This record gives sequence, structure tokens and C-alpha cells, in this order.
Amino acid sequence: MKLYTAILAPNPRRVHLFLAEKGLYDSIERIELDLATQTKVPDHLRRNPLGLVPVLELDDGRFLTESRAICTYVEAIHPEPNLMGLMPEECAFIEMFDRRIEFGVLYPLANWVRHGHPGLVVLENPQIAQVADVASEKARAAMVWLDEDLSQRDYVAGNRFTIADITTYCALEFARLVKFKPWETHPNIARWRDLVRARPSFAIT
Ligand SMILES: N[C@@H](CCC(=O)N[C@@H](CS)C(=O)NCC(=O)O)C(=O)O
Repeated sequence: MKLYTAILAPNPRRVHLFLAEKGLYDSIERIELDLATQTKVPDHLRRNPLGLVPVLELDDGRFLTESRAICTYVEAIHPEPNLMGLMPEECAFIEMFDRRIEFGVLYPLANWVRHGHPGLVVLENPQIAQVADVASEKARAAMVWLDEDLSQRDYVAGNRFTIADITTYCALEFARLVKFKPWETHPNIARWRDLVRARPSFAIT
């Protein structure tokens, strides 16, 4: 298998951390693409018509896209340690929290960064200041419920580390590009962030 990826981008990073937690980060070949020049070209559009990363090339030559789908596949072929749930209820709740973070935290933060950081104009052109403003408001509001959620449990989806923590961490790290550091103002996010950053797998970030 080969992973087409970009080290600093949040969605590829989700897959990197997931692989690291599984002890697979160094055993799958990673091909770094320059997002400004190497994703909207025929070679990559053949792998993913949307021109995005990550893309996992399977040994039979098929291309699997979408971070969560890649993680689901990796979880199925390397079940240990479990990151997506064991019993039906647990799987469903972990997915619920993961998707809540993906849509409620990662998307607004990504829009804020893509429309608000001058360096991202190569990916988002035209950049629209109003989109950045609206996204930043949504992201700030999301931090309130995330902080409240994290006052009630150790991790994003419960009392153990899961894929939802990976998604959350990658989203918040990306927001550093617009100097947004919610852990400085939200104590439960700060407590959680220290907890996950101490994991050996996070040494890759
Ligand atoms: N829903 C997709 C989103 C993938 C995505 O947006 N990837 C970004 C990097 S985080 C990308 O390839 N951007 C290049 C571009 O916008 O041209 C997933 O979960 O993998």
C-alpha cells in the first residue's frame, strides 16, 4: 500500500496519527505531494477526481480516498489497538463524536484558515474575507461546546482515546495558522490536549 499525502494538512494528518497509533506509520510508503502543484494534475486526478489528499493506493491498484474511510479500512485490517469502537453502541457513539468534530470543528476551522491565511490563496482562490469571518465565529462557538463536553469525560468520545481525539487534535493544530489557540482560554480543552500530546504516537506531529 502507498499513501499519497501532505504532512502539514489536517486530513492527511488524521491518517498519519491513526497509522502511528496502530504502529504502522513507518511501514506504509508515504508519497508527499505539494498541494499547490501536484494534486490538480492528471496523475493525481486519476487517483482522486477531487484532487485531494489523503489517498491510499491498495495493493490491487485501487485508490481509497476520504480520511475516515481510510481509517475504517486500516482499523478492519489492523484491529489493535481499537480506535473506532468494539460493540455496536460504542462504534456508533465514537462515529457520532468523530463526525460532530469533523463537521462542527474541522470544517469551520479549515474554512477560516483557507479563506483567512494569505499563504493558502494557492488552494482557495478567491479567498473571501466574509467566509473566514463566519467560519471563525462558528469555530469559536464550537469551542464552547467542546470545552463543556471535555469537562465531562477524559477524551472526546468517552473515557478512552479514539479516532475522535485524532480528528479534534488535527483540526485544532491547523488553526494555529490563524493564531487560534483555544487551549489558552478553555481549560478542559487544555487538559485534554496535554493528555493526547503525551502519547508516543504524537511524536510524529
Ligand atoms: N473529505 C476529505 C477531505 C480531503 C481534503 O480536503 N484534503 C485537503 C488537505 S487537508 C487537500 O487535499 N487540499 C488540496 C486542495 O484543496 O487543493 C477527507 O476526509 O480526506
